[in-house]
Amino acid sequence: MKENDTICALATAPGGAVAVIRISGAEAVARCNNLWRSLKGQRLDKLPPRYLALGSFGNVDALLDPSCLAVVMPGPHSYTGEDVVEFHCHGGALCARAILQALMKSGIRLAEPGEFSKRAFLNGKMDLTQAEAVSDMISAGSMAALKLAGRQLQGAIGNRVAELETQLADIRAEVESRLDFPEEELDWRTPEELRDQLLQTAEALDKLAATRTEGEVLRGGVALVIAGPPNVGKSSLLNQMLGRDRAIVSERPGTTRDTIEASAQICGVPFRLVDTAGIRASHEDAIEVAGMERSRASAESADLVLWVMDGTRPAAEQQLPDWCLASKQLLVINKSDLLTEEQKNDLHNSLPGCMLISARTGDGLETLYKAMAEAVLGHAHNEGEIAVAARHAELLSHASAELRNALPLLQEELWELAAVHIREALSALGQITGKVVLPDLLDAIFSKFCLGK
Ligand SMILES: Nc1nc2c(ncn2[C@@H]2O[C@H](COP(=O)(O)OP(=O)(O)O)[C@@H](O)[C@H]2O)c(=O)[nH]1
Ligand SMILES: [Mg+2]
Repeated sequence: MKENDTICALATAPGGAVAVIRISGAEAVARCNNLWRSLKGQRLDKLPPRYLALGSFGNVDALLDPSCLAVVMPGPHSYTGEDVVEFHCHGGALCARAILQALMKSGIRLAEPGEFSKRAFLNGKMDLTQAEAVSDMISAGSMAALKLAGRQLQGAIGNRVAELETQLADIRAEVESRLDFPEEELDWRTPEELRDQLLQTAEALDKLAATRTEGEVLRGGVALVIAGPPNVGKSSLLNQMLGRDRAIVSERPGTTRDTIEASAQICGVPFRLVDTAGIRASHEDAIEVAGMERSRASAESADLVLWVMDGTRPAAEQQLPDWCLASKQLLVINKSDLLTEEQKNDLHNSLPGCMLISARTGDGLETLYKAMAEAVLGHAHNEGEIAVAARHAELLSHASAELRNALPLLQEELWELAAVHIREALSALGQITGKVVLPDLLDAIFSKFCLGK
């Protein structure tokens, strides 16, 4: 892909009421100039910058849209940093497509996915973490994920990494100056002081890398499987979580035969909920057996399993199967509305850590929801925090490992060797923000974007 030709793309989803077509590049205005004119007869090059004007797209032979808004945003004060033109035309299937074709005919190339954002990054309008946040904003599946992406878009991760980079660059400068001026007694820190500071930086990097779990949970959602014996209220619990009757509930055991999937946000965490067929030992029905096999496969690949039991039935016959022990689970006892206080106490004593709920009355659900969010996030969820993505976490851990390699070398005053590791750590941090760009990295990131972004 050429980096500086003029590109165009439909920026809105096809079929809406209004379509936005975006053009970026040095020739954006020149190549569109004859295609649009305002109601007053002005061409694009005569429009004041950032002024939305009504006009028409096309000419007498082919008037593609008689009421099409246009705006010119000259670089560098535009999304891409280049000259940008936008047309807001009628939506639907054909109008925007015809306009795009006219633009291509006048020599504008159709953009590749993420190409606008890639140009914004290359032109210094945003760092790489911010560009990634643009994509996260669009794919956010929950309010928490949206807020996370918003903070990242404002530079939360980039700024934190830049702070650590500055700390590290300062240490590197001192280590390198000992190489350059070994004889001079400058105002240097002792090797121990340098070592402590490097260790502190490594610890800060690890701490930031550890927010990856939260980042992955919020960006990707958590697979939660509701499993247990038949008729304990699994489908009722799913319906409670969704606030609607998604799964069929019946007093007949074996009603749910296949897995049922739905999404819900619980305590700000996006969950992909899976209701499963009940698991019991004795069964003849082939469909039920197949359903149980699916339940097991789902539970095995889940991030979290809720093993549901019926509080009115003996616990011994509703035990968690061995294969379920390997996954992360919460023990849930349902139908608390049918239990006396004494029975509830007995259950708490015999099954410590179990959660008593009633899928019928909603009793205990708030506590269960908090426990679910905590089980996947590892700690109480704090929306003020930043949470890195897997790509960032890997580079942060790599940087931290390099610094830890440098620690003994500093102690032994092997400055040259220590400097190699510190430089490598700095390079890893630079790859997070995009200061350092390795081949293929940009394509790997931006090709996942949607068209027009
Ligand atoms: N009293 C009471 N009955 C419940 C509760 N949850 C489910 N049930 C009933 O238990 C039966 C089985 O429920 P269902 O959700 O289909 O169980 P599943 O087979 O585990 O999916 C139905 O008759 C439900 O109305 C509860 O919390 N309290
Ligand atoms: Mg069911």
